[in-house]
Amino acid sequence: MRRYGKHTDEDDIRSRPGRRNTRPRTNIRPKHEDAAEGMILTVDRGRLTCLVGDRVVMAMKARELGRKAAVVGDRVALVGDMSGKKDTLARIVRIEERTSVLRRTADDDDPFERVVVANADQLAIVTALADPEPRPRLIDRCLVAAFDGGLEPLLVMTKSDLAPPDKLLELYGALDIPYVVTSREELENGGAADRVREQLDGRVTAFVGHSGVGKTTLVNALVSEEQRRSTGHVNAVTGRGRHTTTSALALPLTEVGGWVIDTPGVRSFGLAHVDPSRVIHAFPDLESGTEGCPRACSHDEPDCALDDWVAEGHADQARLYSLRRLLATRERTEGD
Ligand SMILES: Nc1nc2c(ncn2[C@@H]2O[C@H](COP(=O)(O)OP(=O)(O)OP(=O)(O)O)[C@@H](O)[C@H]2O)c(=O)[nH]1
Ligand SMILES: [Mg+2]
Ligand SMILES: [Zn+2]
Repeated sequence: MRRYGKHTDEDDIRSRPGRRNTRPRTNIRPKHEDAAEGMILTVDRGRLTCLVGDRVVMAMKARELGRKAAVVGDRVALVGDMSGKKDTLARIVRIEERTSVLRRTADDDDPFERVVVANADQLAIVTALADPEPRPRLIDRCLVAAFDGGLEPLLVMTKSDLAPPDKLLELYGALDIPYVVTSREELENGGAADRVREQLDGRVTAFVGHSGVGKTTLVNALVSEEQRRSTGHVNAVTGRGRHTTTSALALPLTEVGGWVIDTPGVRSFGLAHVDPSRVIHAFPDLESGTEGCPRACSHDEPDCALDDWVAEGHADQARLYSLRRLLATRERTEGD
């Protein structure tokens, strides 16, 4: 079954070797010492587009990789035909250890838990100030996913020509997250790209957010003309985007170095996999205060030591409030 044509993991279950194959796998597995290094730019069903040196090579996963999904941003080892010529196919024989993982748990939209992007340094959480309306709970959930997965968050507020950013800035002020506000006019005069670019410097940044918030519009403003993708419209009646972008794609930033990864719009962001201690780790001012907490403290219960920690002046009340709000987003099932 290939729902939406992108669930390659299930295909792999079927292609596992049968019972007849009883030889130990380690003995038959070639070492692939001569494999080339590459990076996955996009995934379309079982076909993976990889950058190998300066060549774009189509590849598929070798059987020996089993169920493990290869995703955009993955560093991989390839063998086989790497000419990059039409109708050639290389094989991915190894997925290198990931430095970060942006993961979403199964939710109503998508029944599978999946890694969305690998090895991104930064998560640009894109929200429109209007059209569609900002949904702070989705922003919170993206923040938690970033903290959990080891990505640094960046808040990008688009469409400031339609509404001011004040309320959102107040809500996220205590978190001390870098942010950029952009408008239609600044998209046109290059100001938006300049300011976003300042936050990208040589790193790998994944752009996430609701459909129609302007992720692709912004990514297009950052990359060279021949790399641009199509953008959509926001439905005037429902206020929803049209899910114009259907696959994640990594694009190089030729001027400043690094990569931007455009992703399809999401309605929600499942967080059931998240470990609270990794979220607290993103709050070093509060983390040391948890030493006095009872075991397995939810940090939102009467015995939680963080209330005293704040009362004693070690950290700010607004920070504790923000941490508790983020931890609480894990429990909710709805996305926005
Ligand atoms: N007024 C205004 N419109 C904008 C701005 N940025 C983007 N848009 C418009 O918003 C619409 C949606 O933009 P996209 O870039 O396709 O949005 P997206 O987030 O990539 O959407 P999906 O691919 O569906 O997830 C387009 O009509 C853009 O022109 C802005 O700063 N101001
Ligand atoms: Mg898009
Ligand atoms: Zn606690």
